[in-house]
Amino acid sequence: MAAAEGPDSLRARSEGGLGGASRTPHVDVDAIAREAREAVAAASTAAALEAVRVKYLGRQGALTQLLRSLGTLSAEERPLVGAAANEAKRELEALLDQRLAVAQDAERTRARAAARPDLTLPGRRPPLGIVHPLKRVEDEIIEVFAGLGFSVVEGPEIETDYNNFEALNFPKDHPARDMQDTFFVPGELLLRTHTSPVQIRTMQAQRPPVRVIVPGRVYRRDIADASHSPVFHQVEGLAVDRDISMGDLKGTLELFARELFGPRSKIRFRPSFFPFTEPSAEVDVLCFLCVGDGCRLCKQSGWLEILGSGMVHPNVLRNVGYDPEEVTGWAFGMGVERIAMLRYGVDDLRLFFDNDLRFLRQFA
Ligand code: 2NM
Repeated sequence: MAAAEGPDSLRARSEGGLGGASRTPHVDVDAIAREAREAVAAASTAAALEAVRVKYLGRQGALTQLLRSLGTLSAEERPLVGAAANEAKRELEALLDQRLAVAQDAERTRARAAARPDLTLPGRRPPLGIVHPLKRVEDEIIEVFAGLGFSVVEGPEIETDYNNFEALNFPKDHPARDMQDTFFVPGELLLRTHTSPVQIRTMQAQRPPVRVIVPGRVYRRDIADASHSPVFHQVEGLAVDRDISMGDLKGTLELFARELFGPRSKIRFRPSFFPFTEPSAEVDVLCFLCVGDGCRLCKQSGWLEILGSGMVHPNVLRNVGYDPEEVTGWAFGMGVERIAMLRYGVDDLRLFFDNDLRFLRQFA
């Protein structure tokens, strides 16, 4: 009978179902084996192959069920169908093992390729910051004086009235000492209104000669506008020694102007007044844009005001324990924002504090 249905020995009939003795549905081992082979061929992933294994060899699988139901077959059929089913099972197991190994190998290769960096990709550029224009100008100022042998000194931003005003020869009723102009801090302290208290501290701490350059943040009770800010930056300088003269001051500031504003720079001194210097002078630099002709930057004057200066007042020298009969000194102070505005043609100081990248990137 089996021979009558085909030459293939895998072909056999068996009774399906559990104990369905009277009905005899045909179970074609060869057809199951062929279907299983095709399913294996169509499965390309380990997961798909496992699904095929479950479908045919799992507890509810077609071949498993068939082998389990051999007992319902006749004595003649049983060895034929049993042998064919076992052969099909072994064949399918071998086929699955082989294909699973291939699929797993391919999956491992794919995973390795995905994990391997692509060395042909262009590098990622980290966003690069720049030195803030105020710091850049401060650095340039300091560099000039460092080159002349000045030491860079810093000090506290919270100060005493003595260091900020009294030692600097400010009269008791000076308007700068007013609540209107100075930020006071509980405990008879204040936010320094200039960096000069650092010079006082320096002179108190050491004997002449003194040559210091003092950068720092200072505070004044101003409403912010294009040219004012309650917080701004200064660089001040101080030289004290025997026989220090106004001529030394002029020569030093002339060199400074050439370094900062170009070799053709000229400076001029205009008489002024500060409590801590006598005589005092405002210093202008010849406008580097129009070279004196008058332009928008210098407001048609041909000159740019860059700093205040003077010979240190004898009272200041006495206040720090120096003898004004023995030593003299000069000092100067400038606003970093003001110098930066002139240098870079910035017309509003607030741009330096807004941190708008469209502004800052122009200094890259
Ligand atoms: C300025 C202008 C003129 C100055 C004076 C002193 C000190 F401590 F020696 F007395 N330090 N800085 C000074 C002099 C500051 O700023 C416009």
